[in-house]
Amino acid sequence: MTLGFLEDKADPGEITLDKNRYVLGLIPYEETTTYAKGVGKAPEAIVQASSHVELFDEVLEVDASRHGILTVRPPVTNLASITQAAKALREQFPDSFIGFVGGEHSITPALVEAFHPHPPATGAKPNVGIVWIDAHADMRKTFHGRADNHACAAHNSMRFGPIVQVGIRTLAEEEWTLLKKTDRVRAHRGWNKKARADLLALPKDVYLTIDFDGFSPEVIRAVGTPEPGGLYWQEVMDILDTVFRHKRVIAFDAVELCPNDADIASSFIAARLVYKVLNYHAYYATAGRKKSHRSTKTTGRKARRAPRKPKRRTRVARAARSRRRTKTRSSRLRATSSVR
Ligand SMILES: [Mn+2]
Repeated sequence: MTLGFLEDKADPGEITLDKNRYVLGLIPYEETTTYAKGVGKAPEAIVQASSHVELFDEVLEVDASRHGILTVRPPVTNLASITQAAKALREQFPDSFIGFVGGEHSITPALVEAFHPHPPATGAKPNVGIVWIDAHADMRKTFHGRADNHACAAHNSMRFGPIVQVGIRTLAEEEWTLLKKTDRVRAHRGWNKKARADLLALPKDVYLTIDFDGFSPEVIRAVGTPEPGGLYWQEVMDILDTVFRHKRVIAFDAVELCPNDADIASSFIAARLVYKVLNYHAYYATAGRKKSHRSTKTTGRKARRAPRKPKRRTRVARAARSRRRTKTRSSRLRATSSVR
């Protein structure tokens, strides 16, 4: 048996490997990276760092590892073999929640393909959505002469269903134009009301992909293509809470960490993130838990009464204020309005 995620501790505690409620596939695929090299080393770096992650989740008050986490290293050579490996895991572990640790982002369309149910009939509503955390839209048709480049990952995934992106803060003109034209992919710079509304409008079944560069470099710095700005830890926790509370996550991946021996924080935080995803799943998988974990913190406090409907005069004034605000905001952001 190989050592796996959170399993290479000297004291494995009460981890029950026979149950395998969670399966993590390590996909060290690195074929088309263009800037910093080394994302192929991420899965093992994350597994190694994971042995220092606290198993009990102090916020959610759950411990996913108690349900069994199995780490697997399927043999992969190209994108087709990744789809095959993912399909095999899906068949072998039909009752498990399966995730993947990359590797570069180009593995995402190969993985979505494996987990996507039959495509809906022409004209019918899509039955799967994709939640995409990233600094980059990855909407290029080709990059460095290849259509399977990691910079094309979203473009190659959009045929499976609508995509909502959060954290997007850099675009090629080609991507900007495409995002303006299509409603299939909705890109948001920050995690805000509009992003949340778009996310909630996705089909019930979603695939979740997390590019570590979606985080601010203040949180995770060791990535293949770093960008200033980005999401903070707590914002990503809120995205995860929203996703697991309202959607059924069919599978997930976490990609593009570029481990650096001088920066153990990045590998550790990446491991912490992967485990958080499992813990959010564990939290909402518990029967009867429909409420956000945040609301559990109000226990003991008096329940807040629903706000009364404001008087008509107040409503009219508020609507006018909000219209004025929207106007100024849209003129300020016109240059990048394809990022919502
Ligand atoms: Mn990216």
